[in-house]
Amino acid sequence: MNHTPPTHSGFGTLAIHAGQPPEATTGAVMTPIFQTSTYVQESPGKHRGYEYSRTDNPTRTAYQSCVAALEGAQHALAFSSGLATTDAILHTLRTGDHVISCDDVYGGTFRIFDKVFKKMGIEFSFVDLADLNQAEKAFRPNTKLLWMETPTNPMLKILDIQTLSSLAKKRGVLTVVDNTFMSSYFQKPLQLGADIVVHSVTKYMNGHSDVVGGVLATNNSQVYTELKFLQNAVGAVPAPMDCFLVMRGLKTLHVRMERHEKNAKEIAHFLEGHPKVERVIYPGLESHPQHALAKKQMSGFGGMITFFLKGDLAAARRFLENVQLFSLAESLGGVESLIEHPAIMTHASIPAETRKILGIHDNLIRVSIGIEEVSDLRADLEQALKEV
Ligand code: P1T
Repeated sequence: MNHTPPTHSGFGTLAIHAGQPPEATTGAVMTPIFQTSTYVQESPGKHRGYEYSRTDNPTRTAYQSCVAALEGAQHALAFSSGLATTDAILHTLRTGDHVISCDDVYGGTFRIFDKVFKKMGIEFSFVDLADLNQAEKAFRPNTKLLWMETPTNPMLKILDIQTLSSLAKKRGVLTVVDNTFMSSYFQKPLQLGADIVVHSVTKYMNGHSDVVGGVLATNNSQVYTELKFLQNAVGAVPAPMDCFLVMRGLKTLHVRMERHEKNAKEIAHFLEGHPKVERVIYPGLESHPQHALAKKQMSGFGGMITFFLKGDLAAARRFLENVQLFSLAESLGGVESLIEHPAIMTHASIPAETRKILGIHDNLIRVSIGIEEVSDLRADLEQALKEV
Protein backbone atom coordinates (compact mmCIF):
# COMPACT_ATOMS: atom_id res chain seq x y z
CA MET A 1 0.00 0.00 0.00
CA ASN A 2 1.34 3.44 -0.94
CA HIS A 3 0.53 5.83 1.89
CA THR A 4 1.97 8.93 0.23
CA PRO A 5 -0.92 11.25 -0.67
CA PRO A 6 -0.82 12.55 -4.25
CA THR A 7 0.35 16.18 -4.36
CA HIS A 8 -3.04 17.32 -5.70
CA SER A 9 -4.75 16.06 -2.51
CA GLY A 10 -6.79 18.52 -0.50
CA PHE A 11 -5.21 20.60 2.26
CA GLY A 12 -6.61 18.50 5.12
CA THR A 13 -5.34 15.28 3.54
CA LEU A 14 -1.85 16.72 3.10
CA ALA A 15 -1.86 18.16 6.63
CA ILE A 16 -2.54 14.71 8.04
CA HIS A 17 -0.54 12.49 5.69
CA ALA A 18 2.14 14.33 3.70
CA GLY A 19 5.62 13.07 4.56
CA GLN A 20 4.17 10.69 7.13
CA PRO A 21 3.78 7.13 5.83
CA PRO A 22 3.53 4.47 8.58
CA GLU A 23 6.95 3.80 10.06
CA ALA A 24 8.80 1.08 8.12
CA THR A 25 9.92 -1.31 10.89
CA THR A 26 6.86 -1.35 13.19
CA GLY A 27 4.01 0.11 11.16
CA ALA A 28 3.52 2.87 13.76
CA VAL A 29 0.90 5.18 12.27
CA MET A 30 2.32 8.25 13.96
CA THR A 31 5.84 9.29 12.94
CA PRO A 32 8.08 8.38 15.90
CA ILE A 33 10.16 10.93 17.77
CA PHE A 34 13.63 9.86 16.63
CA GLN A 35 15.30 11.04 19.81
CA THR A 36 18.84 10.38 18.68
CA SER A 37 21.80 12.60 17.96
CA THR A 38 23.66 10.13 15.75
CA TYR A 39 23.27 7.07 13.47
CA VAL A 40 25.37 3.94 13.05
CA GLN A 41 27.45 3.64 9.88
CA GLU A 42 28.28 0.35 8.19
CA SER A 43 31.60 1.63 6.93
CA PRO A 44 32.98 5.20 7.12
CA GLY A 45 30.65 7.38 5.06
CA LYS A 46 28.32 4.44 4.29
CA HIS A 47 25.00 5.06 6.05
CA ARG A 48 21.24 5.02 5.48
CA GLY A 49 20.89 8.72 4.71
CA TYR A 50 21.28 9.93 8.29
CA GLU A 51 24.61 10.59 9.97
CA TYR A 52 24.11 13.29 12.62
CA SER A 53 20.89 14.95 13.84
CA ARG A 54 21.97 18.55 13.31
CA THR A 55 22.29 17.63 9.63
CA ASP A 56 19.16 15.46 9.35
CA ASN A 57 16.69 13.71 11.60
CA PRO A 58 13.80 11.51 10.38
CA THR A 59 11.17 13.27 12.50
CA ARG A 60 12.34 16.61 11.09
CA THR A 61 12.37 15.19 7.56
CA ALA A 62 8.72 14.15 7.91
CA TYR A 63 7.74 17.55 9.34
CA GLN A 64 9.59 19.46 6.61
CA SER A 65 7.93 17.34 3.91
CA CYS A 66 4.53 18.07 5.39
CA VAL A 67 5.12 21.85 5.42
CA ALA A 68 6.47 21.73 1.85
CA ALA A 69 3.27 20.00 0.74
CA LEU A 70 1.09 22.56 2.54
CA GLU A 71 2.89 25.50 0.92
CA GLY A 72 2.95 23.88 -2.53
CA ALA A 73 6.74 23.90 -2.30
CA GLN A 74 9.45 21.46 -3.30
CA HIS A 75 11.51 22.15 -0.22
CA ALA A 76 11.09 23.13 3.42
CA LEU A 77 13.58 23.60 6.24
CA ALA A 78 12.81 23.75 9.95
CA PHE A 79 14.55 25.84 12.59
CA SER A 80 14.46 26.24 16.36
CA SER A 81 12.49 29.50 16.25
CA GLY A 82 10.92 31.91 13.81
CA LEU A 83 13.85 34.26 14.34
CA ALA A 84 16.38 31.46 13.75
CA THR A 85 14.69 31.04 10.35
CA THR A 86 15.10 34.76 9.65
CA ASP A 87 18.71 34.52 10.80
CA ALA A 88 19.44 31.71 8.32
CA ILE A 89 17.96 33.68 5.42
CA LEU A 90 19.95 36.80 6.33
CA HIS A 91 23.11 34.70 6.46
CA THR A 92 22.83 34.29 2.68
CA LEU A 93 23.71 38.03 2.39
CA ARG A 94 27.09 39.73 2.34
CA THR A 95 28.37 43.01 3.74
CA GLY A 96 27.11 45.86 1.56
CA ASP A 97 23.90 44.11 0.53
CA HIS A 98 20.60 45.94 0.99
CA VAL A 99 17.27 44.65 2.30
CA ILE A 100 13.88 46.31 1.90
CA SER A 101 11.56 45.43 4.75
CA CYS A 102 7.99 46.49 5.39
CA ASP A 103 7.92 49.16 8.09
CA ASP A 104 5.42 47.32 10.29
CA VAL A 105 7.10 44.06 11.29
CA TYR A 106 7.19 41.96 14.43
CA GLY A 107 9.42 43.75 16.99
CA GLY A 108 11.89 40.85 17.09
CA THR A 109 12.25 40.87 13.31
CA PHE A 110 12.99 44.60 13.41
CA ARG A 111 15.51 43.95 16.19
CA ILE A 112 17.48 41.24 14.35
CA PHE A 113 17.62 43.49 11.26
CA ASP A 114 18.48 46.70 13.09
CA LYS A 115 20.63 45.45 15.96
CA VAL A 116 22.31 42.30 14.63
CA PHE A 117 22.71 42.36 10.84
CA LYS A 118 23.07 46.13 10.43
CA LYS A 119 26.20 45.84 12.57
CA MET A 120 27.56 43.38 10.04
CA GLY A 121 27.24 45.90 7.23
CA ILE A 122 23.89 44.85 5.79
CA GLU A 123 21.74 47.88 4.92
CA PHE A 124 18.02 48.01 5.68
CA SER A 125 15.23 50.29 4.49
CA PHE A 126 11.94 50.10 6.39
CA VAL A 127 9.24 51.09 3.95
CA ASP A 128 5.46 51.25 3.88
CA LEU A 129 5.10 48.52 1.27
CA ALA A 130 1.34 49.04 1.15
CA ASP A 131 2.28 52.12 -0.92
CA LEU A 132 3.59 50.69 -4.20
CA ASN A 133 5.17 54.02 -5.15
CA GLN A 134 7.29 53.98 -2.03
CA ALA A 135 8.09 50.32 -2.63
CA GLU A 136 9.31 50.98 -6.15
CA LYS A 137 11.50 53.87 -5.02
CA ALA A 138 13.17 51.78 -2.32
CA PHE A 139 15.10 49.48 -4.67
CA ARG A 140 18.82 50.14 -4.98
CA PRO A 141 21.44 48.49 -7.17
CA ASN A 142 22.61 46.48 -4.11
CA THR A 143 19.12 45.36 -3.01
CA LYS A 144 19.10 41.59 -2.53
CA LEU A 145 15.98 40.85 -0.46
CA LEU A 146 12.45 42.20 -0.18
CA TRP A 147 11.02 41.19 3.20
CA MET A 148 7.32 41.40 3.87
CA GLU A 149 4.95 40.37 6.56
CA THR A 150 1.35 40.28 5.45
CA PRO A 151 -0.88 40.94 7.25
CA THR A 152 1.64 43.02 9.18
CA ASN A 153 2.14 42.67 12.92
CA PRO A 154 0.43 44.44 14.66
CA MET A 155 -1.29 46.92 12.29
CA LEU A 156 -2.68 44.22 9.96
CA LYS A 157 -1.77 46.09 6.80
CA ILE A 158 -2.13 43.93 3.70
CA LEU A 159 0.77 43.90 1.25
CA ASP A 160 0.20 42.97 -2.38
CA ILE A 161 2.39 39.86 -2.66
CA GLN A 162 1.91 39.41 -6.40
CA THR A 163 2.74 42.99 -7.40
CA LEU A 164 5.62 43.38 -4.94
CA SER A 165 7.13 40.03 -5.97
CA SER A 166 7.04 41.00 -9.62
CA LEU A 167 8.69 44.39 -8.87
CA ALA A 168 11.44 42.46 -7.08
CA LYS A 169 11.79 39.76 -9.72
CA LYS A 170 12.34 42.37 -12.46
CA ARG A 171 15.38 43.55 -10.50
CA GLY A 172 16.69 40.09 -9.58
CA VAL A 173 15.70 40.59 -5.92
CA LEU A 174 14.41 37.65 -3.86
CA THR A 175 11.07 38.05 -2.08
CA VAL A 176 10.44 36.62 1.38
CA VAL A 177 6.93 36.52 2.85
CA ASP A 178 6.38 35.96 6.55
CA ASN A 179 3.13 33.99 6.45
CA THR A 180 2.81 33.57 10.23
CA PHE A 181 -0.53 35.39 10.62
CA MET A 182 -2.33 33.53 7.83
CA SER A 183 -0.62 30.12 8.16
CA SER A 184 -0.30 27.87 5.12
CA TYR A 185 -4.07 27.46 5.15
CA PHE A 186 -5.25 30.98 4.31
CA GLN A 187 -2.42 32.29 2.14
CA LYS A 188 -0.06 30.79 -0.46
CA PRO A 189 2.78 33.28 -1.05
CA LEU A 190 4.77 31.01 -3.39
CA GLN A 191 1.79 30.76 -5.74
CA LEU A 192 1.65 34.57 -5.77
CA GLY A 193 5.29 34.80 -6.87
CA ALA A 194 7.27 34.95 -3.61
CA ASP A 195 10.56 33.05 -3.54
CA ILE A 196 10.62 32.06 0.13
CA VAL A 197 7.80 31.73 2.64
CA VAL A 198 8.59 31.74 6.37
CA HIS A 199 6.58 31.02 9.50
CA SER A 200 7.00 31.35 13.17
CA VAL A 201 5.43 27.91 13.74
CA THR A 202 5.21 28.94 17.39
CA LYS A 203 1.89 30.45 16.25
CA TYR A 204 -0.89 28.92 14.11
CA MET A 205 1.13 26.14 12.46
CA ASN A 206 1.71 24.39 15.80
CA GLY A 207 -1.30 26.05 17.31
CA HIS A 208 -1.06 24.90 20.92
CA SER A 209 1.42 27.37 22.47
CA ASP A 210 3.76 24.58 23.52
CA VAL A 211 6.58 24.90 20.96
CA VAL A 212 8.88 27.69 19.76
CA GLY A 213 9.90 27.02 16.16
CA GLY A 214 10.25 28.30 12.63
CA VAL A 215 10.11 26.94 9.11
CA LEU A 216 10.72 28.14 5.56
CA ALA A 217 9.65 26.75 2.20
CA THR A 218 10.79 27.45 -1.35
CA ASN A 219 10.66 26.17 -4.91
CA ASN A 220 14.04 27.69 -5.75
CA SER A 221 16.53 24.80 -5.61
CA GLN A 222 19.56 27.07 -5.49
CA VAL A 223 18.14 29.00 -2.54
CA TYR A 224 17.22 25.73 -0.88
CA THR A 225 20.74 24.30 -1.25
CA GLU A 226 22.27 27.41 0.30
CA LEU A 227 19.77 27.44 3.17
CA LYS A 228 20.10 23.70 3.78
CA PHE A 229 23.85 24.28 4.08
CA LEU A 230 23.22 27.11 6.58
CA GLN A 231 20.71 25.04 8.58
CA ASN A 232 23.52 22.58 9.24
CA ALA A 233 26.44 25.00 9.32
CA VAL A 234 24.85 27.50 11.72
CA GLY A 235 22.88 24.79 13.47
CA ALA A 236 19.69 26.31 14.93
CA VAL A 237 17.69 23.12 14.33
CA PRO A 238 14.54 22.07 16.20
CA ALA A 239 14.58 19.10 18.57
CA PRO A 240 12.86 15.88 17.40
CA MET A 241 10.16 16.25 20.06
CA ASP A 242 9.31 19.75 18.79
CA CYS A 243 9.16 18.47 15.20
CA PHE A 244 6.71 15.80 16.35
CA LEU A 245 4.56 18.33 18.20
CA VAL A 246 4.37 20.75 15.26
CA MET A 247 3.48 17.88 12.94
CA ARG A 248 0.71 16.88 15.32
CA GLY A 249 -0.49 20.48 15.40
CA LEU A 250 -0.49 20.68 11.60
CA LYS A 251 -2.95 17.78 11.39
CA THR A 252 -5.73 20.08 12.64
CA LEU A 253 -4.54 23.34 11.05
CA HIS A 254 -7.42 23.57 8.55
CA VAL A 255 -10.05 22.90 11.21
CA ARG A 256 -8.51 25.31 13.71
CA MET A 257 -8.10 28.13 11.18
CA GLU A 258 -11.75 27.92 10.14
CA ARG A 259 -12.82 28.30 13.77
CA HIS A 260 -10.28 31.05 14.54
CA GLU A 261 -11.71 32.99 11.64
CA LYS A 262 -15.36 32.37 12.51
CA ASN A 263 -14.78 33.55 16.07
CA ALA A 264 -12.64 36.51 15.01
CA LYS A 265 -15.25 37.77 12.56
CA GLU A 266 -17.87 37.79 15.27
CA ILE A 267 -15.59 39.48 17.81
CA ALA A 268 -14.45 42.08 15.25
CA HIS A 269 -18.07 43.04 14.55
CA PHE A 270 -18.83 43.13 18.26
CA LEU A 271 -15.86 45.44 18.96
CA GLU A 272 -16.67 47.65 15.99
CA GLY A 273 -20.08 48.33 17.45
CA HIS A 274 -18.87 48.94 21.01
CA PRO A 275 -19.02 52.53 22.34
CA LYS A 276 -15.70 52.22 24.21
CA VAL A 277 -13.80 51.17 21.09
CA GLU A 278 -12.42 53.85 18.80
CA ARG A 279 -11.44 51.72 15.76
CA VAL A 280 -11.09 48.06 14.88
CA ILE A 281 -8.60 46.69 12.36
CA TYR A 282 -9.50 43.26 10.95
CA PRO A 283 -8.93 42.35 7.28
CA GLY A 284 -12.36 40.72 7.15
CA LEU A 285 -14.19 43.96 7.99
CA GLU A 286 -15.52 46.07 5.13
CA SER A 287 -14.01 49.04 6.98
CA HIS A 288 -10.45 47.66 6.52
CA PRO A 289 -8.84 49.93 3.90
CA GLN A 290 -7.45 46.91 2.04
CA HIS A 291 -10.39 44.57 2.46
CA ALA A 292 -10.58 44.01 -1.31
CA LEU A 293 -6.89 43.05 -1.57
CA ALA A 294 -7.25 40.78 1.47
CA LYS A 295 -10.17 39.03 -0.21
CA LYS A 296 -8.17 38.61 -3.39
CA GLN A 297 -4.93 37.18 -2.02
CA MET A 298 -6.11 35.32 1.09
CA SER A 299 -8.71 32.56 1.33
CA GLY A 300 -9.68 33.68 4.83
CA PHE A 301 -9.04 36.59 7.16
CA GLY A 302 -7.49 34.81 10.13
CA GLY A 303 -7.86 35.19 13.86
CA MET A 304 -5.91 38.38 14.64
CA ILE A 305 -7.65 41.63 15.54
CA THR A 306 -6.11 44.95 16.49
CA PHE A 307 -8.17 47.74 18.01
CA PHE A 308 -7.89 51.15 19.61
CA LEU A 309 -9.67 51.77 22.89
CA LYS A 310 -11.16 55.16 23.54
CA GLY A 311 -8.73 56.34 26.21
CA ASP A 312 -5.08 56.40 27.22
CA LEU A 313 -2.51 53.98 28.63
CA ALA A 314 -4.31 53.87 31.98
CA ALA A 315 -7.51 52.80 30.23
CA ALA A 316 -5.62 50.14 28.28
CA ARG A 317 -4.02 48.83 31.47
CA ARG A 318 -7.35 48.71 33.23
CA PHE A 319 -8.91 46.78 30.38
CA LEU A 320 -5.99 44.33 30.13
CA GLU A 321 -5.91 43.75 33.88
CA ASN A 322 -9.59 42.87 33.88
CA VAL A 323 -9.84 40.21 31.17
CA GLN A 324 -10.33 36.78 32.66
CA LEU A 325 -10.66 34.25 29.88
CA PHE A 326 -8.19 35.99 27.56
CA SER A 327 -4.62 35.57 28.81
CA LEU A 328 -2.51 38.71 28.88
CA ALA A 329 0.53 37.28 27.10
CA GLU A 330 2.83 37.73 24.11
CA SER A 331 2.47 35.39 21.13
CA LEU A 332 -0.58 34.39 19.12
CA GLY A 333 -2.12 31.61 17.08
CA GLY A 334 -2.84 29.11 19.86
CA VAL A 335 -6.19 27.46 20.51
CA GLU A 336 -6.56 29.72 23.55
CA SER A 337 -7.28 33.43 23.23
CA LEU A 338 -4.47 35.85 24.03
CA ILE A 339 -4.45 39.60 24.42
CA GLU A 340 -1.55 42.02 24.60
CA HIS A 341 -0.31 45.60 24.48
CA PRO A 342 2.07 45.90 21.48
CA ALA A 343 3.73 49.19 22.56
CA ILE A 344 4.89 47.72 25.89
CA MET A 345 5.11 44.05 25.01
CA THR A 346 5.74 42.59 21.52
CA HIS A 347 6.87 45.78 19.81
CA ALA A 348 8.88 47.42 22.60
CA SER A 349 12.07 47.03 20.53
CA ILE A 350 10.67 49.38 17.88
CA PRO A 351 11.82 52.94 18.72
CA ALA A 352 9.02 55.07 20.24
CA GLU A 353 9.23 57.56 17.34
CA THR A 354 8.70 54.81 14.77
CA ARG A 355 5.87 53.26 16.80
CA LYS A 356 4.15 56.63 16.74
CA ILE A 357 4.46 56.90 12.96
CA LEU A 358 3.16 53.35 12.52
CA GLY A 359 0.19 53.99 14.80
CA ILE A 360 1.27 51.67 17.63
CA HIS A 361 -0.18 53.97 20.27
CA ASP A 362 -0.75 53.36 23.98
CA ASN A 363 -4.46 52.63 23.42
CA LEU A 364 -3.71 49.91 20.85
CA ILE A 365 -4.66 46.37 21.84
CA ARG A 366 -3.91 43.18 19.89
CA VAL A 367 -5.98 40.03 20.32
CA SER A 368 -5.39 36.53 19.08
CA ILE A 369 -8.83 34.98 18.95
CA GLY A 370 -8.78 31.34 20.03
CA ILE A 371 -11.24 28.56 19.32
CA GLU A 372 -13.20 28.66 22.58
CA GLU A 373 -16.96 29.30 22.57
CA VAL A 374 -17.27 32.71 21.00
CA SER A 375 -20.06 33.76 23.37
CA ASP A 376 -17.65 33.31 26.31
CA LEU A 377 -14.95 35.36 24.57
CA ARG A 378 -17.41 38.12 23.84
CA ALA A 379 -18.71 38.14 27.41
CA ASP A 380 -15.17 38.41 28.75
CA LEU A 381 -14.33 41.41 26.55
CA GLU A 382 -17.66 42.98 27.40
CA GLN A 383 -17.10 42.77 31.17
CA ALA A 384 -13.49 44.06 30.89
CA LEU A 385 -14.64 46.98 28.72
CA LYS A 386 -17.15 47.89 31.43
CA GLU A 387 -14.17 48.43 33.78
CA VAL A 388 -12.61 51.03 31.49
O1 P1T B 1 9.02 33.94 18.28
P1 P1T B 1 9.60 33.26 17.09
O2 P1T B 1 9.13 31.86 16.88
O3 P1T B 1 11.11 33.37 17.01
O4 P1T B 1 9.03 34.04 15.81
C1 P1T B 1 9.27 35.38 15.55
C2 P1T B 1 8.15 35.95 14.74
C3 P1T B 1 8.31 36.05 13.36
N1 P1T B 1 7.33 36.55 12.58
C4 P1T B 1 6.16 36.99 13.09
C5 P1T B 1 5.12 37.56 12.20
C6 P1T B 1 5.94 36.90 14.47
O5 P1T B 1 4.76 37.33 14.95
C7 P1T B 1 6.96 36.38 15.33
C8 P1T B 1 6.79 36.30 16.79
N2 P1T B 1 5.77 37.10 17.28
C9 P1T B 1 5.36 37.20 18.58
C10 P1T B 1 5.96 36.55 19.59
C11 P1T B 1 4.22 38.10 18.83
O6 P1T B 1 3.60 38.04 19.90
O7 P1T B 1 3.90 38.88 17.92
